[in-house]
Amino acid sequence: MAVERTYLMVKPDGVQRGLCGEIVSRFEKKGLKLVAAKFTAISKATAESHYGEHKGKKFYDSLISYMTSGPVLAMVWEGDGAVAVCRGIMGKTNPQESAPGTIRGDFGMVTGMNLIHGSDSPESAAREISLFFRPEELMAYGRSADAWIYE
Ligand code: DAT
Ligand code: MG
Repeated sequence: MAVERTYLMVKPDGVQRGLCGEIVSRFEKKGLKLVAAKFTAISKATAESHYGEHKGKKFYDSLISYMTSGPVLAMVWEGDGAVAVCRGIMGKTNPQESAPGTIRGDFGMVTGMNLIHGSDSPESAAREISLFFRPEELMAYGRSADAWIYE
């Protein structure tokens, strides 16, 4: 098993549309384990750091204003291959290209309002988790259901 952690965030449109519960439940039902969660508003500086790789692109300014337009639900999830598993549950960046059954495929219409962020690699996950959470906010706990999720 390759146990990984990934950073997921319900974006402001997901919060405004009342989809936090729906989105969280998809990761829970899959068998992923919640390690940390925080309902918070992110500063411009944090948004710029989080999306630093996109600085200079034509959508960057609107991305930063979107991400700071309202509260987000910041989370850390853990599981075998969690980074790729969660990206699959989210769907593609453009909701119109995302398969039905994915979060973006089921609930989104445009790339600029695509409901959820998820880390794209274990390295990005480590960077993003440390941007949004202090180490002591990550919960270490046993979960009895794991015996019925993993062989
Ligand atoms: P993802 O969120 O799937 O990892 P990304 O890292 O390429 O996608 O881009 C980060 C976010 O930036 C994306 O969720 C929405 C926004 N974005 C990306 N490409 C865009 C585009 N062409 N037009 C508008 N927004 C875009
Ligand atoms: Mg990305």
